Amino acid sequence: MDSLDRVKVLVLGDSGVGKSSLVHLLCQNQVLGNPSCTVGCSVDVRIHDYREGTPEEKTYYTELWDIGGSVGSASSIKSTRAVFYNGINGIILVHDLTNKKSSQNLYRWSLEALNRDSLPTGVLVTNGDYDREQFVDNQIPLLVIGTKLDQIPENKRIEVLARTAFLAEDFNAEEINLDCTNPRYLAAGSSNAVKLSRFFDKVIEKRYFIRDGNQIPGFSERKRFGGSTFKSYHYD
Ligand SMILES: Nc1nc2c(ncn2[C@@H]2O[C@H](COP(=O)(O)OP(=O)(O)OP(=O)(O)O)[C@@H](O)[C@H]2O)c(=O)[nH]1
Ligand SMILES: [Mg+2]
Repeated sequence: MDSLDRVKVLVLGDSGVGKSSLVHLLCQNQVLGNPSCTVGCSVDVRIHDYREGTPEEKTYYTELWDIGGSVGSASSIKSTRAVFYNGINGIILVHDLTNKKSSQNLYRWSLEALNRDSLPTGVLVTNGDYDREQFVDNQIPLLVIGTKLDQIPENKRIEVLARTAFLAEDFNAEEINLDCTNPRYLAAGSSNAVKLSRFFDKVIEKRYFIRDGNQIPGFSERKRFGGSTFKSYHYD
């Protein structure tokens, strides 16, 4: 394995929303054949070409940490999950567009992961109440992904997508809505692929090019080009 720089991105959301299906699509560019409930955590790697097409282009491993979403707030289960929350560089929040509760629970998931990272004591949020202020100082890039778009009837889509747009706004994040059983939604050059590429670029920038809110000397903003490759790598 070449020694490439890497970033750690958590994939969080309720059980059954499609996290493993999404990760498989992102890392293998294939539909996951037989999804089963993830126990603990599963890690897959997507190879991302940072600033593809520019002189700064460089390849990074983006590790996607797919956290099993099974029942959630018992403190023992939370503290088990907490071991995965160290050293996070980005978070993908996944909800099922056909399930409102899964959207609401994203506040809880994000607070759980973010507070664990910032509090060395390991104290986790328990009430799940949303407070916009809690995200104001957040330095970790977030991306909101809505799954099962295929299951929303055409005549309901505007209403459902208006609701999820607010969600992304609350998190100050980009959003992508898709069907994880159809690779076309992430086709190279599509707006979803560009958003995804921008998200991973941001994660890499925060990890490798920006310290304490300042750009590292010599790093300059340039025009971005979207797109990332779908090569994948597996640990033994
Ligand atoms: N129709 C449709 N089905 C989907 C989509 N995404 C996931 N599914 C299905 O939803 C079920 C659950 O998907 P998983 O990927 O296992 O969900 P998960 O979030 O990983 O669940 P846990 O591992 O229990 O946390 C599977 O049957 C998937 O095939 C989608 O976009 N559209
Ligand atoms: Mg899973």
